[in-house]
Amino acid sequence: MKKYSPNNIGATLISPLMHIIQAGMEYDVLSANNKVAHENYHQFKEHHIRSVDFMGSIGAGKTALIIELGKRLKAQDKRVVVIAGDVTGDDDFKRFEAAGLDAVNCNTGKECHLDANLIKKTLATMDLSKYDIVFIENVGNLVCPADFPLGTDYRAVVISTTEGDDMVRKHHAIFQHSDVAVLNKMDIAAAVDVNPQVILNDYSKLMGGLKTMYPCSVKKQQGIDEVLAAFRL
Ligand SMILES: Nc1nc2c(ncn2[C@@H]2O[C@H](COP(=O)(O)OP(=O)(O)OP(=O)(O)O)[C@@H](O)[C@H]2O)c(=O)[nH]1
Ligand SMILES: [Mg+2]
Repeated sequence: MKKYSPNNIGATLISPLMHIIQAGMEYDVLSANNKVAHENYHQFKEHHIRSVDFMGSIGAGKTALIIELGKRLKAQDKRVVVIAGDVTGDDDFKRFEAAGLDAVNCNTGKECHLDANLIKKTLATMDLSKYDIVFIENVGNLVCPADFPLGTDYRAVVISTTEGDDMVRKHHAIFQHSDVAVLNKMDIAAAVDVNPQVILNDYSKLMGGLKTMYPCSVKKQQGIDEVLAAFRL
């Protein structure tokens, strides 16, 4: 059967060239991002700030986890601010504020990830001398954010049991690019017919047995102190 293509002959001729051009453009975009991420990193260091970029799937519990971590750090007299990254809206920003955390809203408009330049612009609107710790909640997505470091000390990835047991097998890159990996919603794993041990084993295997994923339930307040300890903030 003929494979569907809107422009078969043209695609055959142009495709290899387009691949080379696209690869070059992608390299430029990523290297430009890394340069600005480096600047952000130095800006954090100038202000003696520790920082974490929280990546992860939509609805995995990033906001819920950051709120709990933020509360614990505030109780230790650490000055915390959260940059709430979302495509549109200020829902998470409002949740951080309602939880008593300083927050700044940061919309990408339509992009599926934050990038270093957007964070640089956001940092320029903030008084960084007021803070010890900057948490950044990235846009919910297990693919795009992996390629765009923001200049933070740590990159974390949060997934939840409700996404099924195959997230690590399907999304190697984001786990390999993260320093800390969290498996949230342990409280409802059985209800969604997922064996968390499969996910934990996949992660351990992917990381060559050198790292373990942190299981937790933000809802039941379990495993959060262990996640916090992983960051050495
Ligand atoms: N059962 C259960 N629900 C949880 C847990 N953590 C978060 N939730 C719920 O999951 C939903 C999504 O949580 P959020 O914190 O908004 O997730 P998110 O990753 O920030 O979502 P986006 O920002 O939209 O990508 C909310 O209704 C939370 O109350 C948990 O440990 N267990
Ligand atoms: Mg959120």
